[in-house]
Amino acid sequence: MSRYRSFRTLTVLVVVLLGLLVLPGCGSDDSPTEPQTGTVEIQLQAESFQPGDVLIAPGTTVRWVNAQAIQHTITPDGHDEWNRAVVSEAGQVFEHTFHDEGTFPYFCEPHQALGMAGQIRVEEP
Ligand SMILES: [Cu+2]
Repeated sequence: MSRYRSFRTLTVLVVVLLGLLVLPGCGSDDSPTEPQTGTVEIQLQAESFQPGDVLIAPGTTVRWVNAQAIQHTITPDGHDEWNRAVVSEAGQVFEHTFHDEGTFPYFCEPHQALGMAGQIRVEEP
């Protein structure tokens, strides 16, 4: 009985320790701390950009990919880093390479009221 109990205690300890290791990693998926490089893909889902918050280094290309045959726009919000783009076919792509540092918010016109918006943050690593 006592062996069984200590095994259970050990199991609980292991689970708790694993949880502590995994938890800090969860947040980093949403807002990475190191700028991404190369080409970064954002999926245009039914009513959202996935991921919505992207951190990249200068020289990185962002590729927006329309996941379904739904019309969306990729409209700069208060800046002219790129020209407003419209995608309507499934798999349709819009790309832009960022050279200047800054924060570039954007939204989708048809789905703005549903919160379809995102931002590209460009920072030197
Ligand atoms: Cu949209």
